[in-house]
Amino acid sequence: MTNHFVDYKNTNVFLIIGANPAENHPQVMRWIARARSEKGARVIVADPRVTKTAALSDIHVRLRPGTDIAFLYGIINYVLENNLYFKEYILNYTNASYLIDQSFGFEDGLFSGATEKDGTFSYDNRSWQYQKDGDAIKKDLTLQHSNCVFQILKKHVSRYDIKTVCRITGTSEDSFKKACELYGSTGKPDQAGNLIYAMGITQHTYGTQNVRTTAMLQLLLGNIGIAGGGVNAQRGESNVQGSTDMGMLHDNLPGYLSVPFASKHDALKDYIDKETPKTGYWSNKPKFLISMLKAWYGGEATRENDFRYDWLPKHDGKNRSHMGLFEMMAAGKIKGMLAWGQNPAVGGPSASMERKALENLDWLVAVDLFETETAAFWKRPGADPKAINTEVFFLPAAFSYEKEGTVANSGRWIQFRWKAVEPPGEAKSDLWIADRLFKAIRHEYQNGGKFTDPIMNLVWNYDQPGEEEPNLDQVALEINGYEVGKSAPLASFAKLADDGSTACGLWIYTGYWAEDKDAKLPATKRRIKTDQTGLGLYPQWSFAWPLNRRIVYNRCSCDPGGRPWNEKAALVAWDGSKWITNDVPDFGAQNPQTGEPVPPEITADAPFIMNPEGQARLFAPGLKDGPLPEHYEPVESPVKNIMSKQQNSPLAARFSGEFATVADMYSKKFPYVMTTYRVIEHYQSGAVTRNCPWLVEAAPEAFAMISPQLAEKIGVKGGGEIWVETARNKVKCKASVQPLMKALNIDGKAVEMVGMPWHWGYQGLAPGATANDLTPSVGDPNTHIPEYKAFLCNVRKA
Ligand SMILES: Nc1nc2c(c(=O)[nH]1)N[C@H]1C(S)=C(S)[C@@H](COP(=O)(O)OP(=O)(O)OC[C@H]3O[C@@H](n4cnc5c(=O)[nH]c(N)nc54)[C@H](O)[C@@H]3O)O[C@H]1N2
Ligand SMILES: Nc1nc2c(c(=O)[nH]1)N[C@H]1C(S)=C(S)[C@@H](COP(=O)(O)OP(=O)(O)OC[C@H]3O[C@@H](n4cnc5c(=O)[nH]c(N)nc54)[C@H](O)[C@@H]3O)O[C@H]1N2
Ligand SMILES: [Mo]
Repeated sequence: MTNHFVDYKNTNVFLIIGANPAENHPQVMRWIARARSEKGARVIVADPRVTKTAALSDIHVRLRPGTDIAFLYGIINYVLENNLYFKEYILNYTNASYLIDQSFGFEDGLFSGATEKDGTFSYDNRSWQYQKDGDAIKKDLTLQHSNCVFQILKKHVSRYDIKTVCRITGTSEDSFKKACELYGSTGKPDQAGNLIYAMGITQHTYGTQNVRTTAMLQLLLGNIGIAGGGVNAQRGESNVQGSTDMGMLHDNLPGYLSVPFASKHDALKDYIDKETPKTGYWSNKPKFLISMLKAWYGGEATRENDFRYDWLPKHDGKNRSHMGLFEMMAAGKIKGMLAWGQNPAVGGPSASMERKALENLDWLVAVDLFETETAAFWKRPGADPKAINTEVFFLPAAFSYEKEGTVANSGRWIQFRWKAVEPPGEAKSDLWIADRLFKAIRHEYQNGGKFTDPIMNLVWNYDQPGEEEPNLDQVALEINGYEVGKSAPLASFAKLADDGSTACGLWIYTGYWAEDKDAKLPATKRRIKTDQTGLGLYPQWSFAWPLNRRIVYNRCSCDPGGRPWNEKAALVAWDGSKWITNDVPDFGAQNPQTGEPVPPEITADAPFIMNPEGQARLFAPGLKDGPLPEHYEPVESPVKNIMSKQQNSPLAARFSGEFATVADMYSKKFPYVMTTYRVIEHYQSGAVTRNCPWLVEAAPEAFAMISPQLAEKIGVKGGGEIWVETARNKVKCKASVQPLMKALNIDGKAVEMVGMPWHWGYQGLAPGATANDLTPSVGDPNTHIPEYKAFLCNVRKA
């Protein structure tokens, strides 16, 4: 997963699905171009629209929004039927040979364990588990047993033959077959296939299962852990990788430690007993959590008081994701909100309803560069400011170029950036604002209040004499980790302990602040441009978490005996007596006690060290909505699911009140499939780019893209005005009439598609219609990401 952009030059075939890097990640195109010119690499793009990326591809396959599982399963089925998969790889490095419980089954769209209680659907996943002999998992290394993962998978995907797939996706059979053949060619040991995805894959009620399907395909072809391979999420905001690393999600603590729940993790022991696997690298979890508690609560956290685990906030089990919060806000249950660098009034699903929900707040603090639509919600068109009692505070923030700090990119490099210019006016860095805000809160708590201890005792030692700005080096040291009582940053999280002797805010970043001896700088700040292998690993260019490893799962780049599958792209190799390590090994290459090399037979057992079983999962018992992906229709779809009686994912997250509004099944009122996307000229909710005169000039007006046929049908010309309407709302914008958009043939029925960028709102230099006024509030059961990419609409001339 997440190979870095430079590594893309090592790729033979790209499959870009649900991403448009030519507009959204232009740097990526540079390395793709390099792979094409130097290696003759070829590019497949799977996108409903003819994107700028598709324009540069060898094969563009169109598909209907929301049909990626069928699409990818079609490729998987082709790969299995034609023996294009990498047998030695899946046998040794995945759970292909594992036997699954006898009672596991799949029938008419549902997996075994389906239960419905009081109208709520859930799965009991006991029948999805491995068969065991004591602690040992039962396997069939011939891959023939009918209950082994390989056979279960084969049977499951055999239903996705080319004809069936194309009936669902609307792809032409001819181009689909070409794509299968080309991508299937990367199953050979010396061929690297790189799967690039982004929001076209994730923003669905089965987004997690979409991502799983990409991983399954890559595993079957042996494309994980090798140079030029990977399942490569194109991360979004410049530091969205960093913010998830830091635990910004409601169910994560820093470093992907799961958040403790009040219902089941009352004491530290409960958390440790229930959340620590016996095997795999996560068996070290207590060390990471306890070191984090030491970083937060310092000397107050002792073994006797369970390191103040009782001070750590616990999840209350309610839906605390974006949509869950707005549902509660609409119901009047949330009184205050910090909108810190986000603009839900434009970016959130069913945005017009979210804007209304904001009226129920007593107070709103917006920390931003501009007065966004969210900050100005109380004076939005159609609202009566006199009737809205929310008190709004606006704190002007410095932009990325106006402050220093690190951002983590799609390849997990944590790169330090220096300040280029001073922030204008009263704008302050986010660190400054967080620091002053915390101190002000603590000041209030001095006079008492509820549960003051965690606030009063939080380690907050970032003052530096004579300086306005908090001490960034101190913050970085805390994130990196150190031995209690010492000030040197630790070089590796292997040094973290569960006895209170180490403190560390974010275990996966350990080492990023440790000094690089050549550069005489913290690793994150170094910029040494040497690449001995020619593979573009650049080990002394900033720092990649974890442990400066550039390509994760790199044990899989060689065979069980330690011989690289592809000698020209060796990341690690066993030379008969020791490991040659071009990259930092992602396995126990050395005995930690003796320093002796560990031979390949032993290290081949656990190339996926984060899983307790040490192997990658073609079949994954851990997700809420099934151990294998299955095609369901988006919640709003123009057609019936031809794969089963199950029209939608039975676990799709849905919300109450106004947020429950969805179109009727195969609604005649809303006959077209709609999707939302980005353009190169604008960024996100447009807060920044709609305040840049030159970008506004380049892309001044909100629009929706429709096909020439649809334009003719509704009697509108390019540049004419249209109404776009969904079950939620309607908006008026310009029609962009383009042959880039074309109806798809879905099982004999012509289905038109409408695409609309979501960058506009009522603030800034160039106001325009907000696409999110139209989007539904439904989402993925595992991540709660909204289904922004597939819903139904109608379009008519305005
Ligand atoms: N210029 C610019 N760059 C950006 C951003 C920006 O706003 N502007 N935003 C940043 C952020 S935060 C992010 S997350 C990334 C997002 O990067 P991308 O995911 O590349 O962005 P999108 O344009 O939303 O969606 C990608 C493509 O998915 C297609 N698509 C829609 N539905 C489906 C579907 O069901 N299946 C498939 N296979 N494809 C589908 C769309 O037609 C679109 O071309 O970009 C980042 N970079
Ligand atoms: N329909 C539809 N909706 C979508 C998507 C889609 O594809 N389709 N994509 C979704 C995705 S992937 C994302 S990431 C979300 C994004 O949703 P939001 O995060 O709400 O949108 P942004 O416009 O990125 O908001 C960032 C805000 O931060 C401000 N800002 C920029 N730099 C700084 C800084 O250094 N400090 C502070 N304090 N503020 C700063 C900007 O001015 C802006 O107002 O939108 C989602 N919404
Ligand atoms: Mo994003």
